[in-house]
Amino acid sequence: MLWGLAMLAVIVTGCTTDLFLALLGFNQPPPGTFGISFASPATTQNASPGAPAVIRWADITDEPGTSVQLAIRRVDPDTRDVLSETILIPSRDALADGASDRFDWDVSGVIVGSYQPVLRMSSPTGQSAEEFAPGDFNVISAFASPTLTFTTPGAADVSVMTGNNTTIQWTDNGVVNGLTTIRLVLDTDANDHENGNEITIAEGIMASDDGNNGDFMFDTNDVNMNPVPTGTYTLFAVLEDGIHDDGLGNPILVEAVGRIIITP
Ligand SMILES: [Ca+2]
Ligand SMILES: [Ca+2]
Ligand SMILES: [Ca+2]
Repeated sequence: MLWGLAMLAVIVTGCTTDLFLALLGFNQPPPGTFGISFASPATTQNASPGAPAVIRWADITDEPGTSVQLAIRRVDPDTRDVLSETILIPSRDALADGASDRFDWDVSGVIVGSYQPVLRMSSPTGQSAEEFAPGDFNVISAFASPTLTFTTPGAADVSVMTGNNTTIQWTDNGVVNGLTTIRLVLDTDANDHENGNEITIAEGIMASDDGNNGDFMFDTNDVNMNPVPTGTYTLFAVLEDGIHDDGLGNPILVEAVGRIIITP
């Protein structure tokens, strides 16, 4: 049983047998042994604010001055693409705290998503090792991800004469997620909403206002009270609650189907 476990772990982690037996406490690591192995998370598990995500590992070395860095990578759970990386421990002396290390990661304020711990060990003589946790932490939230659907404009375009008003309407999930703020933006581009020509017409609207509905009276001026040039615009909303994004590190963005046409 133990050998089966040991061999499985050797396969999984790529440790040498000597190192792995040392990690299990079966024997002392031979002089010169250098390696690192995760004990947790061994499998993917949920983490949420108030319940720290516990990261445990063994770092085996007898070389003074060896340091360990702990990082956490946000990954796309489908493609395993790395979206971002945060350093949790810049440098910890590998020898000072033995081979049974622990770090309690507080996920308060961490965007909902999949996070994989990474350990990197390096020594003054140039030995190095990098190890990825066999499991992720899935950071979850009690709050539902923000949603919004425009109803005006719905499928049809809406025209408004410069200086007149038109009411933009939508449904949202402000009842279950009252943290969300809504920003409304016009863009002459249908697809590129990041090239700098976007015009914000409203910001800081609370999704919690008016329950699961919402509206904004657009007077053809932007948020700074400058007139929006005549033209045909795609309307979109940016939804921010500080907890969720689109899953790939970008803000949640929802487009209206019908466009807004500002006429002279
Ligand atoms: Ca250590
Ligand atoms: Ca644009
Ligand atoms: Ca609302």
